[in-house]
Amino acid sequence: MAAKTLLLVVPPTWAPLWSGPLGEIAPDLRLLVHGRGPLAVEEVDYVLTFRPPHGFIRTLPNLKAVFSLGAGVDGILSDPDYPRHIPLIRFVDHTLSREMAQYCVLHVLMHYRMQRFFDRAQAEHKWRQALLPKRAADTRVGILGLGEIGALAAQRLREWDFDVAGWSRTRKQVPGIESFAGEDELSAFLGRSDILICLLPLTPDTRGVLNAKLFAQLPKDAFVINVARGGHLVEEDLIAAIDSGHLSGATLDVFNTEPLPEDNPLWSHPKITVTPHIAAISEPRVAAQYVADGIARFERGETLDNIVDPGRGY
Ligand code: NDP
Ligand code: OXD
Repeated sequence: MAAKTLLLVVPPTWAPLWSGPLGEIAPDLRLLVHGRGPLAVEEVDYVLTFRPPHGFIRTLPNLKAVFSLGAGVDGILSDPDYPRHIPLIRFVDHTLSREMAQYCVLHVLMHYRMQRFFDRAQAEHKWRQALLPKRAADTRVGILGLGEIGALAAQRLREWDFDVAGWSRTRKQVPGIESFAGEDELSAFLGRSDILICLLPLTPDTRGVLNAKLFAQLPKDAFVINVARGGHLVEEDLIAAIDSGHLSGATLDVFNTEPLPEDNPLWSHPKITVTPHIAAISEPRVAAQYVADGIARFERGETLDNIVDPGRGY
């Protein structure tokens, strides 16, 4: 059987991170890198990418499947010309999910344990003892998106005694976690979320979901963590809700424009913590093995896991 061709469509600086492990793990694959020399488009069987240039994927006439480098596929499906009949496989990995859950626990605890307050006290050399305002069991965490990552984050937070609920399109059975489903139950879910974590995929339905109307339904002093996509958040609405005193603050890992421009006010807001889209990063060796296994299964005519439904967008 002729070698199959996998085209890597990533920014030039990312290419070596992926081509190295792929070359070792799948030596039988013919590996090409987009933008490196001329490309015979008819030779491409598979693509591995995260945010391909719009219009490019449709130029590959013999493409069999596209693998996403990340769990989120919004950067691929946002291309209006993406050929929706080509299977798109997203990256689902337990280590990635665990690291995401870890980030959620870290930032919930940072807020709950008032760590920023103690940081400021240290900067001023002040011994400011303060009691926690309430017990973890009385602190209600709400997770928007109770999927692979949301469900794990919910369980991890439950282990730290928080009172955790999740919201999704369909109802879920996650031990110890209250499940709210659909638009009709969103308000009730928000009304019991002292700490709100966004772990939704970015789709036309969820774009801009973190907006003034949603913030108004959270309890006073609620805290918001967005670890999904920048497109979920209306940044001006968040700043306004914090500055008005309704929300107590936020942690943001993802932004509408990445890298976050140096003059963006989120950087210097005293009640906002910014991290540079690092909650979890797909591990190249694990992802290379995932893609190599996926291609082998596809070639054997087997069905693949984690195929995205292009209609839903996740
Ligand atoms: P999943 O597809 O497993 O879960 C998505 C969840 O969102 C499901 O529970 C789904 O509900 C729910 N959902 C989707 N659309 C709606 C809607 N319109 N209304 C209500 N609920 C909805 O995704 P993952 O958990 O694997 O990943 C979530 C996101 O995390 C990714 O899309 C990505 O953007 C982000 N991410 C960020 C990273 C970072 O470093 N910051 C790293 C990895 C991922 P249902 O199951 O009922 O359909
Ligand atoms: C992902 C990401 O979607 O890294 O996996 O954001």
